[in-house]
Amino acid sequence: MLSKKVEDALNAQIAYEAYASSSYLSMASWCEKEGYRGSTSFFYTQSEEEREHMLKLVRYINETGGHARVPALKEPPHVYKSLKDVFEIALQQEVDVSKSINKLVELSFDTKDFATFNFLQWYVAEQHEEEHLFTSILDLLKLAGSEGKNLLMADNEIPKLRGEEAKS
Ligand code: OFO
Repeated sequence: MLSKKVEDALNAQIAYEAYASSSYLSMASWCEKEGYRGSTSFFYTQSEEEREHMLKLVRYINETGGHARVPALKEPPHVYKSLKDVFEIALQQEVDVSKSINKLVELSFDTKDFATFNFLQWYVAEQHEEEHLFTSILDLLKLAGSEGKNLLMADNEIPKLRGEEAKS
C-alpha cells in the first residue's frame, strides 16, 4: 500500500516521463524536417520508450492502492540550433530525470516502502544507461564536427549506438 507522500512523488514522476516523451517527439520532428534520418529514427523510438516508462508508473501506482493521474504538459521546444544542441538538451533532461528518480529512491527507502524501492531499481539502471548513451552520442558528434559528410555519417551511426538499425 502506498503512502500519500510516495503516491504523490510517483505521480510527479509520471509528469517527468510524459514530458520526456513529448520532448523527444519534438526532437524527432525537428530532425526529420532537417533531414537527419538517423536521429529522427532514434528520437521517435526514444519518445515511445519514455511513454512506456510513464505507463509502467501508472500501472504500478494503481496496482499498489494509489491513483495514477495524467498530467498537463508544458510545450517542449520545437526549434534547435543544431543536432549537437538537440543532444545536449536531451542529456540534460536525462540528468534531471535521474535526480528525480534518486530522490524517489531515497523517499521510498526512508519511509520503508521496500516494494517501491525495489520497483524503482529498474529506473535507476535505465537512467544510467540513458545518460551513458547520450554522452556517447555527444562524443561522436564532437568528433564529427558541425557540418558536412562527417556529420551525416555520425547521424547515420546514432541509432546503432542503441543497437537499433537506422530505418530507411
Ligand atoms: Fe524515462 O528514461 Fe530517461 O528519462
